[in-house]
Amino acid sequence: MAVFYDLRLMSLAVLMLVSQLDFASAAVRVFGLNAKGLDGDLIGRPDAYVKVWCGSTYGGETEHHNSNANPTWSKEFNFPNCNTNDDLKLEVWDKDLVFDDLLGTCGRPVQYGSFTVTCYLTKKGTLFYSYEAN
Ligand SMILES: [Ca+2]
Repeated sequence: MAVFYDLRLMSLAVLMLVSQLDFASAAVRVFGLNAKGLDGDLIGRPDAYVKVWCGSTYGGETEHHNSNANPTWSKEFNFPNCNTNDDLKLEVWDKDLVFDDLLGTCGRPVQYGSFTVTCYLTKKGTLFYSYEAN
């Protein structure tokens, strides 16, 4: 009987290990941010920038480009302590004098590997970005 009891304990330990692997630690780099066809302001083109999160960690924001519907951002983001399956979230904003406008949000769970993502924004336009997690 003791053998069966140990087996049960062992399978419980394996289950716990497997569930932890779902949230394995990952170093994440986000780069190559650019957008096409943005539309924010009533007059003229948006002054767009992007905010980036990995899980609950805020990575900061890109520089903003004045009056540009197709901006390319040079800033990269590094999250040394992110986890797989954490939500990698990017928000595209249009800078305005008083209240900035949210143009769209992109989110997907972090997976190991290198990816280039296409994200269609709520308002007009498309955001492209790459990330690698290892
Ligand atoms: Ca603006």
